[in-house]
Amino acid sequence: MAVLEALGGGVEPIEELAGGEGFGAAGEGGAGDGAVLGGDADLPVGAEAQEPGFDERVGGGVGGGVEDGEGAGGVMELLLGALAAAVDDQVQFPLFEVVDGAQQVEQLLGGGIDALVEAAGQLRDAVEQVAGVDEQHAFHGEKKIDFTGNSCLPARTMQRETATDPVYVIGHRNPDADAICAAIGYAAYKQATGRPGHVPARCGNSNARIDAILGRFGVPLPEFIGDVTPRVRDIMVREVVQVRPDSICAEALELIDRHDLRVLPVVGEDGLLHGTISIFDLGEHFIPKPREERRMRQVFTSVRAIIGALGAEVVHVVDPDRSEELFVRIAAMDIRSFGRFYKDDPTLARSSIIVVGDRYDIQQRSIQAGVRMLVISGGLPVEQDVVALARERGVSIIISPHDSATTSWIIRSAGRIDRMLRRETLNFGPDEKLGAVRRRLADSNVAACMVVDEAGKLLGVFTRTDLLKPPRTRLILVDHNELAQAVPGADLVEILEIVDHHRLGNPPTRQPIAFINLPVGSTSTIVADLFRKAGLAPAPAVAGVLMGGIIADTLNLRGPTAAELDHQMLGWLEGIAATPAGALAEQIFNAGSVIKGESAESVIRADFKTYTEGPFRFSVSQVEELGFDNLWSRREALDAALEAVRKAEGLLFSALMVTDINSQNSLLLIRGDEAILNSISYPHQAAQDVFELNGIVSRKKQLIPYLTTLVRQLAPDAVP
Ligand SMILES: [Mn+2]
Repeated sequence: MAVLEALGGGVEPIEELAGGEGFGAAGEGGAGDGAVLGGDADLPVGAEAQEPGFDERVGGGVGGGVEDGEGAGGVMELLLGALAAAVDDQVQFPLFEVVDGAQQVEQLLGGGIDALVEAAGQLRDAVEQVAGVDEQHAFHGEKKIDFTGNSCLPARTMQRETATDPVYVIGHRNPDADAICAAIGYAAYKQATGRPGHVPARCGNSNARIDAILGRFGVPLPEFIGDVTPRVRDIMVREVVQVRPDSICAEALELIDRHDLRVLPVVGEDGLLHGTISIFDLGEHFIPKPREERRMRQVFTSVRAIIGALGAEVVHVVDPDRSEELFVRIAAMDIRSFGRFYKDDPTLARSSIIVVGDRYDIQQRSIQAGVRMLVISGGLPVEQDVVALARERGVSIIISPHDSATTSWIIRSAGRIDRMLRRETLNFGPDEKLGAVRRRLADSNVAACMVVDEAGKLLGVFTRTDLLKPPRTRLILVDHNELAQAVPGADLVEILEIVDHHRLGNPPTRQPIAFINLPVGSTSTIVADLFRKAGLAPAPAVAGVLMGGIIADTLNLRGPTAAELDHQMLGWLEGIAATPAGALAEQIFNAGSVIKGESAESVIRADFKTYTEGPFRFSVSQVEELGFDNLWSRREALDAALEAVRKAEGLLFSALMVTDINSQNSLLLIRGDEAILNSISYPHQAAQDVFELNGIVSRKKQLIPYLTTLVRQLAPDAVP
């Protein structure tokens, strides 16, 4: 009776049919054979699939899929995402900020976020068991690619448990020697104290001083990281289960079933994304729609695909690889009824597939009518004269091992998916920032997002759930604590620790973090002190690198920021590295000599500042050197460059202040207005034509006020 109800308005044809062969007659083994051939009264083919295996697979899959998509599944995904956030104590963002549609979840649970989190907690226990099972699958190459719905969580659980993403120890942008050396030293300290997986990194280019230090101790330059903003490529799944546009439904269903997915990308041989096919799209194809009978019989495929799907025996085939629109019909009625079918629509025959048992009259009549293919069901034999007639008329004949109803189901599952795939997909580039992705996804309910390159090739996929994972990048900041100085995107990832010696300019953090900040001359000093306090000695190369950081930042302890601890640490490291600080300092600062390494104009332009005093403009450049040897050897070229700059810029005069880090004295080269040059009261080395600025190291505080006074005296009326 339930069958009758399902068949609904088909009362009339059922009666007609009952007069013929009889509804549900055992002849070909199933209610499905009750379908009437011909006219509007046809039953949808496959309404009553018989074989339990196929029935369960398709029917069950479709049913579950529909439910998933429209209710429980979406919420489940949110719940699982919430779970990931709630159970992970390293979560970076407030739950409600990220869970799209949290209100929907609340309504469903009848509670607030607390209820959600509690539910998520309960879910976790269940999931952990599943995860155990899935891990086994993973080792056998199954469940490897889980990117939608429920199947996503076990995979993520695994990922977090076996996380191998390193923690980057990174200095400030445009790193100086201390930023690089402290990063190397602190990563080594973590390793030495039993916490591997810390990788030194840099956010900018090296320079001559850094190269000199690392070269001397044979330590490689840290990895360059220019931006840590979380992007699509950080969360996407790269190995994607996919189907070809010319794949058939059966293949797609098989993959969906085996991998427990909801959506499959449809990708051409060239890697281009054509669209997606989901369990819902396939459901559309298979769920009976009595009002659209024609559609329910329709299948776009090739004879060869049908043979493959059925596992059919080939008797005679014509043009098996042609893809065409076909209509499946089960011929179960009396020969007189069958005849009417041609009269009504003779052109239909050419696109008809007739499924029939060992009914000689129907077989013959079908071939005479010129149907596309005759499918003999139930593995039954076929008469030789029927085969001969089929050859003569160019009609294909195959023998299906299944009963008629199952055969018609399977034929429909041989339909090519390019006729039912969804072409409008939500695509993202691999470099899109996750913040923008979240905004784009806010108005969408797609099950999976596609990641494509500029040519439209599929690179990966991700789901909403993937967006809820905590950011994978984790940082330890050294030699800075202000985000403005940090690698771009640092505010969007997890900062685990800060080791620094600068003023505090960091924003509040969401969790307590290790923060070491001391008013000493270099961060390398703090790192060395950590080693010493832990009762550990760094490796000689690391000790040498830390010495380099201290020397560079404190001008070999002569700078005004050098503290007692810097002295202690440099001395301690000297012994470990077996390297005298003086010799290392000489190498570092000589390597850092702008005068030695750059063109004369570059020396002037390296740290070039112009000043305006009334109608006059002048310039003062400054370079730091270790001794004045390099200056003496290039003085004439520098003079010429100063003069060229003065003319090009239309300046009253142009000066270069060369400061010796060792002696804390400077020399001044100056070209321009004679009156100014003559009024300078500092000692003039006539032979070299330079002025000696003994005890002067600060351009801003010492030299500029003096020069400004001279300019005012030159033209008191012109300067206010
Ligand atoms: Mn520093």
